[in-house]
Amino acid sequence: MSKSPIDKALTPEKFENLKTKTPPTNTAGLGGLIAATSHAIKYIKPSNILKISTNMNQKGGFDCPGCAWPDPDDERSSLGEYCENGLKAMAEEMQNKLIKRDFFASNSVDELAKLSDFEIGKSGRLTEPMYLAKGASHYESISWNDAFKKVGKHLNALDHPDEAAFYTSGRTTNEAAFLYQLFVREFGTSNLPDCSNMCHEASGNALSETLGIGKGSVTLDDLYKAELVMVIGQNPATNHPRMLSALEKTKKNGGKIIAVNPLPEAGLMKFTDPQNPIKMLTGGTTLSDVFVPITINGDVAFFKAILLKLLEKEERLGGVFDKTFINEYTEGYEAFISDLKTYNFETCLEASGVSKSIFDDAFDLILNNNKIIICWAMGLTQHENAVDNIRELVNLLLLKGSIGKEGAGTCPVRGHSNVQGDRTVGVWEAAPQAFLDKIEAKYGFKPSVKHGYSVIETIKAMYEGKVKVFFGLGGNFISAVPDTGYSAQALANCNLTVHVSTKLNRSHLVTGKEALIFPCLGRAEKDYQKTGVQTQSVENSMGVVSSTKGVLEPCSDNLLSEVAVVCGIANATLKGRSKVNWLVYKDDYNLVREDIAEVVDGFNDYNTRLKNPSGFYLPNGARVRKFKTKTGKAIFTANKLPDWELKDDELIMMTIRSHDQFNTTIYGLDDRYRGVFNERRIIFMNREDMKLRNLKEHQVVHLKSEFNGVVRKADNFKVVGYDIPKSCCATYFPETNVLVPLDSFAHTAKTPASKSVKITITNL
Ligand SMILES: Nc1nc2c(c(=O)[nH]1)N[C@H]1C(S)=C(S)[C@@H](COP(=O)(O)OP(=O)(O)OC[C@H]3O[C@@H](n4cnc5c(=O)[nH]c(N)nc54)[C@H](O)[C@@H]3O)O[C@H]1N2
Ligand SMILES: Nc1nc2c(c(=O)[nH]1)N[C@H]1C(S)=C(S)[C@@H](COP(=O)(O)OP(=O)(O)OC[C@H]3O[C@@H](n4cnc5c(=O)[nH]c(N)nc54)[C@H](O)[C@@H]3O)O[C@H]1N2
Ligand code: SF4
Ligand SMILES: [Mo]
Repeated sequence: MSKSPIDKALTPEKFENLKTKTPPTNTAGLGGLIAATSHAIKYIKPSNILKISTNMNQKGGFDCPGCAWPDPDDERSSLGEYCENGLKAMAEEMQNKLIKRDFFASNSVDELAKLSDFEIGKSGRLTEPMYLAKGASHYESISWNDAFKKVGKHLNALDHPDEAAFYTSGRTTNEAAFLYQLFVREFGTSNLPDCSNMCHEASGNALSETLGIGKGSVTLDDLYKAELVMVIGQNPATNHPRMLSALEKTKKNGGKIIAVNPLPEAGLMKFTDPQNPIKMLTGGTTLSDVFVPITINGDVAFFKAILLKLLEKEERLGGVFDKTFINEYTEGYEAFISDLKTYNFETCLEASGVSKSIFDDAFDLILNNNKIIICWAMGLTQHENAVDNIRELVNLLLLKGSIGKEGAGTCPVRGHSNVQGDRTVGVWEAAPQAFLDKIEAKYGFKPSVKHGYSVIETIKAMYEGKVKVFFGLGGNFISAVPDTGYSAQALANCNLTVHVSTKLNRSHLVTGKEALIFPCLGRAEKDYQKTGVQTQSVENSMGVVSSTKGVLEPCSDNLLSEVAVVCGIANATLKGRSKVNWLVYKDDYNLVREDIAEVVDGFNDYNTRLKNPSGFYLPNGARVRKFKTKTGKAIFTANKLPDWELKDDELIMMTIRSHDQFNTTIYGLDDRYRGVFNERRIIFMNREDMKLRNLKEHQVVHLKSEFNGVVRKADNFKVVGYDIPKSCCATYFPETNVLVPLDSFAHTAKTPASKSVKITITNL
């Protein structure tokens, strides 16, 4: 009998060989350089390493496919304008090993599912389209043409276009993403779930509502000029390493830094720039002036405590709030203040888990500085009250007039390299009407105005049989989403699942009744089309659009670009009924950009402006105090103190990334900056919590979450005592996604609450 969907979806429960050390306090420096280079040498052809080093993130080169941190506008180091994890991303994408059809002939889907995520990833690059027939145990090769026809046949057989869902992961370029959403809308649905739904959706919601733009307001230059930068719920040393070089510049210019995090993440403490040999000798820069060891999901409480103290000072002494800014640019101030006064400082401080003396240190810096930037990532967005977290930080910035001026503003640090761009060009299940109107005006078909399914809604719809075809443009859906058991069954209920991927992943193994794998070019590879090697474009976390052009030969002759895949499917599905000429775009991507320029705001003269080696900034109202909210003003909001509590034996668990992974892609088994080596099935616990439960270092435990009466389990994790607040614990994603309930998500944003999972622990 073949394995069940859940068995194939779960990561195997075998242990490696855990070693732990005291975590370092310094990051990067020589260690980072050695780690990156030795990793690259292991997996990439030596001749490619030099090309990668001299072209990645260089003007006219290709954009690092890692995170969305921006490149400097002007001076770039010709030595290597990238970090350890950028090079690891390359080593993964451009690995030597190739997966050919004999690999699939000799390994059944069930056998492949027994591999760990690390082993699956290291199987190699996909090289030709593969098809899993109904009831078959093995994938077999298929021609592109036949594969496109199969997708078209399935889509056209649906009773309604809403029975299909089209997922996007944020590596897709602007050109491919624009065409993809265009095809989906012409096909007739708005079902465009994307990785944003699990990532910064809460930031987008809160910022659109309060500041009129769902993106951050600052530029790199602002970071250099800030008096105070708060880094909240973010681990930059691992996930946005070059942000540390920017923070180092903030410090050099006299700015201060506050880090708010349950973990004393290494990079937040001390950093040595690997590009600076003098620093390597002298030991680097201490980054955080104040480290606030907050309890998981204690952020609203912490902000409220700060706001209450600021209010007290303002009322007593005056001059604390920027009254000119508040009067001219905001609304809702009085209602906000009267709501704030209903809270008690001591209760808030206690709920945040922060000591009075650390609070005072942080408070003094906030009180005494007026150019404040707040940076944040998943530590704020993956909670039920995530939107409140972000609205509360906006309240703080508004009170201080710290928005829309030099050295101040919002900085949601985005994840995937083009996740922000994908949304800008229309990958959105809830696109604004004005955008849909422009599509209609340009192409002459009426897009569906009904909002489509987000990620969580897609999973439910597949489970209930309402969505029958799942299409993924990049990503690894089953490993990224919450509630692995339920979600695996949801995918298995589909008639067809299709994935456009560079590499094999678990989503290729947890399939619908039929499945297709479409292998595509990676970012670093040359995209040969009729008019020559194509240039594409991406938008970084600070709203800069720049070009990206591959420099390496493709690893196989049978790969297509994502643009070509989308055009192929659109052509096979919409045939004669399309108003769009799907045959021309793939020959010349300039044509795609001409269309984007007409349909998407801010892209006028796209082709010309893309020639600027540093790219161009998209318009950003919040940056210039033009708040495009309903009333044209920035809006204060009243947010509730979240009222969650733990039962006696419960802990609150955050699911985080190790230093050796990019989301579901596991580069290796170490988490060097947290002193963990050779194991991922671990749980970081407070040592007093361990004592209470009679648990010893490296003891094996089992985890259980109970939500709305449903019990979810994940067995076999080793305990690692760590400097983490009491009642808090941490595990790696995706191993513990099985414990994240599908119904626990951010209100309005629907981001899975994967940073606040209540669990209990047993050692039986
Ligand atoms: N190398 C590498 N780079 C990446 C990625 C990767 O996997 N690997 N992923 C990319 C993507 S898609 C994203 S979204 C980003 C993610 O970047 P991060 O958000 O930095 O990633 P996480 O590992 O989820 O880390 C969350 C951080 O928030 C803290 N935290 C958790 N809960 C709370 C809380 O309640 N309050 C506060 N204040 N802090 C909390 C955790 O201790 C941790 O330091 O990185 C991107 N870059
Ligand atoms: N528990 C828990 N769950 C989480 C999170 C968490 O913190 N905790 N974080 C969430 C977040 S922030 C995010 S963004 C999601 C990530 O969710 P996804 O974006 O779906 O996942 P990734 O692991 O980034 O996808 C990796 C796969 O993308 C494919 N790929 C890589 N490069 C390319 C390319 O250039 N083109 C194409 N077509 N495919 C490519 C490869 O086949 C690879 O296996 O996960 C979410 N899930
Ligand atoms: S900081 Fe992010 S984008 Fe920059 S090189 Fe590192 S992984 Fe790539
Ligand atoms: Mo993300």
